[in-house]
Amino acid sequence: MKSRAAVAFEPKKPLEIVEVDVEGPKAGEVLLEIMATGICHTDAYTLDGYDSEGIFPSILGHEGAGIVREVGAGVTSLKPGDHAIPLYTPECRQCKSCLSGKTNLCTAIRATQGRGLMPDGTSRFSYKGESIFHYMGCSTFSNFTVLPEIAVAKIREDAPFQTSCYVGCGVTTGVGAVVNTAKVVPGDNVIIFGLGGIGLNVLQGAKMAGANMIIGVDINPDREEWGRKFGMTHFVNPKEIADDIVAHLVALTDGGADYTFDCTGNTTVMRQALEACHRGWGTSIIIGVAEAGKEISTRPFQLVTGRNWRGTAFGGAKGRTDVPKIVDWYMNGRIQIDPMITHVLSLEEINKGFDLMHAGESIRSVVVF
Ligand code: NAD
Ligand code: AHE
Ligand code: ZN
Repeated sequence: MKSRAAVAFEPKKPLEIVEVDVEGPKAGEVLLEIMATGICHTDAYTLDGYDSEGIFPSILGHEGAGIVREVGAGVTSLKPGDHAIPLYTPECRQCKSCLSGKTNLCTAIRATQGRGLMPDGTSRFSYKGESIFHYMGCSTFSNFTVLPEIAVAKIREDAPFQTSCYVGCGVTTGVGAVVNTAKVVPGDNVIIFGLGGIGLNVLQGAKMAGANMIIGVDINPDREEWGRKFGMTHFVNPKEIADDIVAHLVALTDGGADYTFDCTGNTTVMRQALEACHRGWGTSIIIGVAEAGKEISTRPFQLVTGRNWRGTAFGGAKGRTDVPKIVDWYMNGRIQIDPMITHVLSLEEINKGFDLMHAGESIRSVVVF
């Protein structure tokens, strides 16, 4: 079949809107009509050539929502007409990682997914006879996409696509980092570095968990107002701090935070986030994705004296189990999504969404098909 798609033919070039060919679902696969997709900073990072797994030409996008249109042989958990969210972190419930109960990082299809292919080692997308790679197993910048059954979460049908697509990455990553990874408890002090599409969701997660001080740190002064909307108690703009940012935050929190979160992808900020943790027990969670080749460092003494350095992908959420619940939280008013969708664009306007992100003018842009 044909599908309108925004294709990344080359790194650092705008996406091109073309009609691609999509092969139907094979055994164990599902054809999904994407109704809406968010644009996450990770899409921009890959398009800009910073992803060590970046591969071109590809169809980016990993924050979608849509309707199952066709299922391949052997698919039992989904049927045509089901509303669904694609999962870049699948949940097979059979691999060592899924069975461990210790992680959400299912390994069933990770190897082929990282090479831009379906589990059988081939692509379902082509353009003018040339194969186009999948991206993060999702490729939501195509109106129609194919996913393995284990990488699709069925969601309730009254959830609007335009907002629930954000659960496909940003909401789950941010809120999940707080409740699944950090496990913030009432009274904890929290510092969030980077108040964008992910950081604001960490913020609303921290508020929901009953955190005491919720400190937002961002170099964009406009983010103060955004943070206040979601329960931030203090804002720090590093550009306006005369002394060292770590010393400033440690003083503000009487010795450091219980939990800090990096939502910038900047390795210098990651170090600041670790060192702004409380001596003896503070934990810093890395959410931001750093450019290929970048490394983190700190004095080992920071760890010897009890600070913990951790990371999280997709907020530690097990997609098929947790995503429908997070959609319920949204629909029941426990978490907010609507105010963070700052721009709704057509597919033809998708490059504007990347420009708005780079200019710091959007929280989330969503493309509707
Ligand atoms: P975004 O562009 O919406 O937000 C980034 C924010 O960080 C902006 O507000 C920006 O002003 C701020 N910032 C940039 N440099 C800073 C600095 N030096 N100090 C303080 N603030 C700074 O991006 P996003 O969509 O929120 O994504 C944030 C990061 O999270 C990206 O690296 C993205 O790739 C990553 N991410 C990771 C996961 C995961 O599962 N681990 C999931 C989604 C996104
Ligand atoms: N491909 C990159 C790493 C990118 C990365 O870490 N992605 C996160 C999700 S970001 C969503 O916006 C992730 O899920 N990581 C776990 C995984 O298995 O990819 C690289 O460095 O190679
Ligand atoms: Zn993302």
